[in-house]
Amino acid sequence: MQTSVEKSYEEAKVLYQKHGINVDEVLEALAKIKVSVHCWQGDDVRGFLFPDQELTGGISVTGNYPGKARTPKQLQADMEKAFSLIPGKHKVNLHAIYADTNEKVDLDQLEPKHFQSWVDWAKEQGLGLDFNPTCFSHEKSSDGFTLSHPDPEIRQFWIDHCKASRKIGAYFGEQLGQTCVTNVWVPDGYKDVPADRMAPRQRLKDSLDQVFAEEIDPKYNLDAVESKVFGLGSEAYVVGSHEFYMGYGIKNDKLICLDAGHFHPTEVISNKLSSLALFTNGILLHVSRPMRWDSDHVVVMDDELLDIGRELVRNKLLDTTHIGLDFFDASINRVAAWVIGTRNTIKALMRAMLEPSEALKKAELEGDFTTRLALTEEFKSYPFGAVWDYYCAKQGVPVREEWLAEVKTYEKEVLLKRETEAAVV
Ligand code: RNT
Ligand code: ZN
Repeated sequence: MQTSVEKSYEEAKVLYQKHGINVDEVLEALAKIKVSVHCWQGDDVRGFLFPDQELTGGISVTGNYPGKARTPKQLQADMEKAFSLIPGKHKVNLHAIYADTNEKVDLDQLEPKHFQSWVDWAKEQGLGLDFNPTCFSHEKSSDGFTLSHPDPEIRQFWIDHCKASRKIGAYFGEQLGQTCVTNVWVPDGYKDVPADRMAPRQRLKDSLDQVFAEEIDPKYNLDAVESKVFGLGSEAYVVGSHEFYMGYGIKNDKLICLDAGHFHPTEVISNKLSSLALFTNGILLHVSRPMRWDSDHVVVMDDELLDIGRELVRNKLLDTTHIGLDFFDASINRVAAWVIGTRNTIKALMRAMLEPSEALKKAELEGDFTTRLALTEEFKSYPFGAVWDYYCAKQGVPVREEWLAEVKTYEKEVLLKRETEAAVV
């Protein structure tokens, strides 16, 4: 007997088929896409290395929803829960401060062994791993500078940390048989108008050259660099601006990371993909949702998310683009935040695949903008939801909002209990 999900799917298929869109093939392609899910949504970017260190670097997490992860085991359990509610096989994006070790080890001394439990866990779960040096929330970044620091000793510390991070990334790649992307983001910048904009950028360039000096097999590790327009406390000037990293990335064959919240408010990263793609071998995305500033809200199905999906699909950029998420909201259930943001990202890609891209491009070439607009608008109410439901069912994850009940149960049985445990300690 056909379930109602199957029946709706079959009906939807017929409608899409009329436009030459093979829905079964779309779902096969969709299942191959890996999203790199950021571990830091699970504990408000705290990490485990320096539990008493406040979050710095000009980023901020607001909210105090109970139940955040306090140990690597808890974070892994929370991510397992989230992945059980998200269709497909994905990756986990780690930051250096998430090292799982009893040793007192500083960032410049980190080694692959400090992440062994993550590697074992990823293997067992069939997940890939990505990595990030943590150039913030540390005493040596307290004045807001790291790789561009004027003090050579402090600068060296951060260079060593980033070098160590690439080795950890390569270890992940080699152990898991999936390329790891190691992304360098530094918060360096001035609150007020600088007297010298050039010297910090020269130092950052020189530091990066040192960080990347050692050749690492791109099969195991790919380097990425992430820019930003401003941060809290770096409102006037950010050393690693977009122009800086666009230049650096293109010249040195590094992935350029586009974070949706790192540009001027009316600037969108969807409109940058087709340009960057012409001059690079790949792109890293930090899919996020800025609200008035780089607020890192949970990703929702808004126009920009759909446009990012469209650009990747229509320009055939999925094979060379690494899709990472970067949001952190502590005002809602953190597992739900992952599920909502990740499901939306995948769903947006699916919606893009279910659009008559070739027909739209053809209409455009022929100057038939009427057809372009008419088709675009009609497709907004095509039954993509039926296809999504079927995909979720086929992938063995909850259909529609059924996942929410599972998160609520998990909250009651696991997350809330952590608060009483924390109070006892
Ligand atoms: C900060 C950057 C960076 C961080 C993470 C935690 O503005 O977006 O990617 O969010 O590394
Ligand atoms: Zn980011």
